[in-house]
Amino acid sequence: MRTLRDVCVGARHALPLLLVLLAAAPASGDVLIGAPDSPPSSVDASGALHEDWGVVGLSLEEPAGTRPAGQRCEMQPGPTAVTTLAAGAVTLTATAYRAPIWPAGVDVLSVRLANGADREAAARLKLMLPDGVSIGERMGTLGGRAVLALPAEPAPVRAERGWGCTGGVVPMPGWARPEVECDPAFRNISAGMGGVPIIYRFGVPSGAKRTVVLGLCESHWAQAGQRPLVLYVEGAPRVEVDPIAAWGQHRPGCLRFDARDLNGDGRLQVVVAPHPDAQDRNTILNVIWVFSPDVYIDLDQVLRGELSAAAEYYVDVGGDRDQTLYDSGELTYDIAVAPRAARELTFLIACPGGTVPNLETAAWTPEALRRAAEDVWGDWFASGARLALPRPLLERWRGALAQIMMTRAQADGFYAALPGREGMDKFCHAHAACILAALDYAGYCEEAERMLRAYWDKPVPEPLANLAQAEDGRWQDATGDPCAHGYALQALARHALLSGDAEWAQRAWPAIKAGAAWLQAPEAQAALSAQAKRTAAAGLMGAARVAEALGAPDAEQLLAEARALDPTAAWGPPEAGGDEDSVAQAALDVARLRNALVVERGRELWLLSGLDASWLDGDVVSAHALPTDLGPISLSVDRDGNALIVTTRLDSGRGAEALVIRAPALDGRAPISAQVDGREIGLDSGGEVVVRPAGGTHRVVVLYP
Ligand SMILES: [Ca+2]
Ligand SMILES: [Ca+2]
Repeated sequence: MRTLRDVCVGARHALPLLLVLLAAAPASGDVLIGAPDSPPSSVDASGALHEDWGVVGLSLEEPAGTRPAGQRCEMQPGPTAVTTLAAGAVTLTATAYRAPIWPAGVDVLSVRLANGADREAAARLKLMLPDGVSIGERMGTLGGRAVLALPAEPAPVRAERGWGCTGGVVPMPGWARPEVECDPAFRNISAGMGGVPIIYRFGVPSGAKRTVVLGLCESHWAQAGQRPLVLYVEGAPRVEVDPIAAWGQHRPGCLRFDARDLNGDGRLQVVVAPHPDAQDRNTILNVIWVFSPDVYIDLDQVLRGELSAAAEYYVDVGGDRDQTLYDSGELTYDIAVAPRAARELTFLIACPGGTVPNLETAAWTPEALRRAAEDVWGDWFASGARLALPRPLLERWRGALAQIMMTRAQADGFYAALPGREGMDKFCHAHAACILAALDYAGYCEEAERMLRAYWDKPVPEPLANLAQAEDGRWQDATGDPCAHGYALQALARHALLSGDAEWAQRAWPAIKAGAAWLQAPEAQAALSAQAKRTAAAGLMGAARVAEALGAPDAEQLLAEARALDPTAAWGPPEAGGDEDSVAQAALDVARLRNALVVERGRELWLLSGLDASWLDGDVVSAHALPTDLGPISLSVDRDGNALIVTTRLDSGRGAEALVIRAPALDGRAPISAQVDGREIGLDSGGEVVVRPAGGTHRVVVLYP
C-alpha cells in the first residue's frame, strides 16, 4: 500500500495519484448515512438500508428487466446515498439520509420513479422488510418499536386477512391485573401510544349486522378522569367510557354494540380513540367479541368468558393469537407514472436506537426533514476551514470528515477516533493519528482536541480505557501494533502545532514528556521494531517542535533522542498504518488534498505542489485559514489566460522562513517567470516561486509562455 509519506516526499511527482481524487466518487462498499455523534446506518449497493433492527430493501419489479444503474454518496451537505435502478423507460432513484430530529433522528428513504417515455408507465415497487414487522395503515412496528412510517399515498397493494388490527399499536401482555374472575383475555392489552387509535376490522357479509362486545380493564390509573376513551363500532352509536368511573381500577367491564357494516365493504370496523379531555392519551383495549345477532348476550357471562366459544370472532387483544390485518414481509406499490413525469414516495425508517415519528400526529414533511439534515450538517461544515474546490474534491473532503464524525465513540466527555463502525476493541493509534490529522488539517481543532483528551487526561472512562497512557508512559492499542506509541506521540505533537493552542499544549505536555521518557527505558528499546523506532522518532521530533513553541528546555534533548532511535526519521504528515480501512483511508484523502494545497517542509510551506491545472477549469480554488505547523494560511488560485494569480496570507509569526509556490504546468507548459507583489522574481531551479513571508497578503503572478 502506498503511504502518505510516499505522496509527500514525492509531492512534485504526485499528480497521477491526486488526479485519482478528481474522478467522480462511486461508492466503494456501503455508504454511511447519519449525523455527527450518532450511530450511522449503512446503505448497500442495492440501496438497502441496514439498521439495528434489520434490512429494508427496495426492488423495481416492473417494468421487466431492472438493472442497477449506479450508486454514489453525495454531500447535500450531509452524507446522502443515491442509488439508481433502471427498467425500460422507468428510472428509480432512491435517496437515503439521516434527518437529525429529536430525540434520536430518523432515516429518510425517498423513492423517485421517473418515466422517460411519451406514454404512461406502470411501475411496481417493492419494499422488503425483516420478518416480524407488523404493518398497519401508516406505520410498521417490530416488537412494539415503531420502525417504519409509510407515505399517506399511494396505498400499497396488499391482501387483507379475515380480521386484524390495522397496526401502529404496542402489545402489552399481562399489563392488566383484573381482581375478579373474568375471561383470561382481559390480562393482555394493546396500547396506542400518544393518541394512536386502536383499529380492528372483521370480515362479515356486506351490510351484515353483528353484536360486538368490547372488554376493558384499567390497571394503571386509580382515579377517574385520566384515561376516558371514545369507542366507535361501525353502525352503532359512539360511546364515551371512563373505565375507572364505570367499574374501578383492576375491574373488568364489558360494553355492547349493535353493529352493522354501514358502508357495505364487507368489513366491520372497531375503533378505540382517546377522549378529547383525556389526560393520558394512550389508548387501551383488552378484548373484542363479535357475535351473530341471533346469539343471546348476557354481558356478565361474556365478561366471565362463558360465551367466548360462541363468538364468531374472539380476540385476546395484545395476546399471542392477536394479529394484524395485513401480511408482514414486504409491501408492494403499483404506481402509474404519467408520460415524462415522476412520482415520489417518502418512507421513514428507524435508525439505530431510534423510532419513527407517528406521521398522523407529528407534522414532519419531507421538506422539513430535509431542512433538519441541511441545518445540522451545514452548521457543522461551516465551523471548519472554508474551502473552494471542484465539487468532486470537496465532496470527498466533506465525506471523509462526515465519516469521522459518524463513527467516533464517546463516553463522559471523552471521544475516540475509530477506524470504522466497529467498537472500541478495534481502536488503533495508527488510524487514529490519520483521523486526528484530517480534523486538524480541515480546521476542526476542537473536535481533534476532544478525541485526544484520553491520551493525556485521567481518569479515562471505562469504555475508552484502552486509549489511556499507562503509568510507565506507554500508549498501546487493541491491535498490538508496536508503532502505537509513536503514533500517539505524533498525534499529540501534531495537534499542538496545527492548533497553535499553547494552553492546550501545556496541559498535554506532561503526558508527551512521559511518553518520551518511556522510549528511553530498556524494555522499550527491546519492544520496538525498526518501524516502531522510526514512528516514535518522528513523534519525538514533533515533540521537540512543541517544546520549542512552549519555551520548554527539552527541545535539544528530544531531538537527540529521536536521532538515536532513527537518524533518518523526519517530522511530517501521518503515514497510513495498518490495513486499508474506510475511515482512515478517507482521512488520508483529506490529508492528501490539504497537502496538495499546502504542506510543511521543515520551516517552509510548499503551496500548490499537488494541484492539477484542471482544478482551475471552473471557479477560483481557495482555502481560508488552513492550519499548518507554521500558523494558519489562506490562499487563492485563479487562472487568467497565460497567467496564474496566487494570493497568500500567513498571519502568525510562527517561524515560516519561506512560502514556496510550486505552480502546475498549464496546457503542458511550465512557468517562465513570476512577479511577487508587482516585482519581477526569478524562478528556482525546479520552477518554484519562493516568497519570503513578510506578514499579511502577497500577490504572486506566475506567467506561462
Ligand atoms: Ca364496513
Ligand atoms: Ca387481551
